[in-house]
Amino acid sequence: MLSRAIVRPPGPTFAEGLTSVRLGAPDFGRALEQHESYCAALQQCGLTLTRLEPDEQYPDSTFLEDTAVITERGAVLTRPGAATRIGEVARVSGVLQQFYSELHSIHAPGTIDGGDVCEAGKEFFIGISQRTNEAGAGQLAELLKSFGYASRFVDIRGVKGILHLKSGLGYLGDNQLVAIEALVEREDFRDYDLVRINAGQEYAANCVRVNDRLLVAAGYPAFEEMLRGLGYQTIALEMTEFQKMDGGLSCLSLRF
Ligand code: CIR
Repeated sequence: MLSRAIVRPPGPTFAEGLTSVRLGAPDFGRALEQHESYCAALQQCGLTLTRLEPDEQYPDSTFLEDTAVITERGAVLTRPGAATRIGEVARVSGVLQQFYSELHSIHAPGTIDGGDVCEAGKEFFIGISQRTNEAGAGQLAELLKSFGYASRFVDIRGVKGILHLKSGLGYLGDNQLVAIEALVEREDFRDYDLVRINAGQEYAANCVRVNDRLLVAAGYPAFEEMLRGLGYQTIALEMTEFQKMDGGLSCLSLRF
């Protein structure tokens, strides 16, 4: 069971963050509202929230997931692949120290964004991406091994339209993975039951299981209906302003 989440609302410089999508500038007021609904949904799932102050110096710092990989057996501070984001890690380590007596770290030349790390029950998938390099993935795999977890690398550098592995892959629990078409046939996922995301709906792949609920992006009613048919209780959340900055549901919190 998850019991806590750390969140950081977007700050006034939010629109200055990195993005590769051309969906226009985010509306700050709407982003704050959507973030508040996201926080309410996490609470509805039974989580106690630690709310950090917005950090204007780091426009992407609301995407807290990229700064750490948290497991039941240990926590790792990442080293984000975008130079403008590396400093975010030091701003979150203090709060994680309240919950973990030992924090491990990824060191140069390794880079890892938490968005590339997908926990799937018995193992972890680590995306090798524009942000996560082989050195970083290797360091993380060693740390995970020391915690007793297996991991596999999934190279997504040739997959268009996804920034991170979890932009195209989500673990629902119960051995079920959601995957976009470009990933669904990969050998790495053959032991799982796969839910396929249709072309044009890729953003829906980043759904997040939180205890007995599943957070999904609003705007994909057929997908949500299908998930409900599989027995999941979904909570749909408006994410338009975060999508404009390449962010999804998972990246807005650290959950443990
Ligand atoms: C970035 O490009 O780093 C941010 N604008 C978005 C990060 C999204 N993070 C995630 O999906 N884990």
